[in-house]
Amino acid sequence: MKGTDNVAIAYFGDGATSEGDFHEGLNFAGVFQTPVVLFNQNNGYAISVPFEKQTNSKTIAQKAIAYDIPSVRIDGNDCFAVYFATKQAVETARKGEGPTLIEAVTWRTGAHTTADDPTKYRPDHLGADKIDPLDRLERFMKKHDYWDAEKIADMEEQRETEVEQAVKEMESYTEANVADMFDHVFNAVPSHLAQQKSAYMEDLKEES
Ligand SMILES: Cc1ncc(C[n+]2csc(CCOP(=O)(O)OP(=O)(O)O)c2C)c(N)n1
Ligand SMILES: [Mg+2]
Repeated sequence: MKGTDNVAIAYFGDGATSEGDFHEGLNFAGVFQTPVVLFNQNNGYAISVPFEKQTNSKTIAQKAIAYDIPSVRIDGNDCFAVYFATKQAVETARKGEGPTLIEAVTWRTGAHTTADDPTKYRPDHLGADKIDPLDRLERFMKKHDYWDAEKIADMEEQRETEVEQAVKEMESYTEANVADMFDHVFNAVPSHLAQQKSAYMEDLKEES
C-alpha cells in the first residue's frame, strides 16, 4: 500500500477462522487489494473442537469466494505444494494483484499445548506416521538421489548446536519478576487486580 514491493503473510489455524477478525481481514484485503497472503493451517481441530463443529463450510478455501479473493486448497504436508502455492501467492501480491487465501490441509500430530490431551477427543489418524512432511521429503529425496547423508548429518549437528546455544542464552536471563504481570497493564490498577496481586504475592511467600 506504501508502494514498496513488501508482502505480508499471516499464518493462522482453523480455529482462527471462527473469529470475526479473520472475516474483517479478508474483507479489508479484498476491498483494498492489499499485498497479503493469508495462510491457513487447517489441521482439523481447534484444540478439541473438530472442523465440522467449527464451520458449516466444507472448506476454508471456499470462504474466499464471498470476498472475491482467489484461494487454493493444498496438501499441507507436501513441502512442494506449500512452497509453490506460497511462491505464487507472494508473486501475485508483489505484482499488485492483491491477496490470496491458502488452505493447507494438515494433521496436528501432537497436542495443542502441554495442557491438552488429544486422546480424550480425537481418533487416531490412520497412516499419520506416513504423512509427516519431513519424512515425506526425505523419502522423496532418497528416491530421486538428492539425499546427501554427510551434508544432512552436518546440518543436524549445526542445528543442534544452535538450539543448545539458544537454550543456554535463555537460561541465563535474569529471572522475571512475577509482580510485573500486574503492574504494567493499567495506569491505575483496578481493585480486583490489586487484591489478586497481594493474595498471589502472599501465596508465593508462604511457598518459599
Ligand atoms: C482471540 C482468541 N479467542 C480465543 C482464544 C482461545 N483459544 C486458544 S487456542 C484456540 C483454538 C485454536 O485453534 P487452532 O488455531 O486450530 O489451533 P490448534 O488447536 O490446531 O493448535 C482458542 C479458541 C484465544 N487465544 N484468542
Ligand atoms: Mg487447528
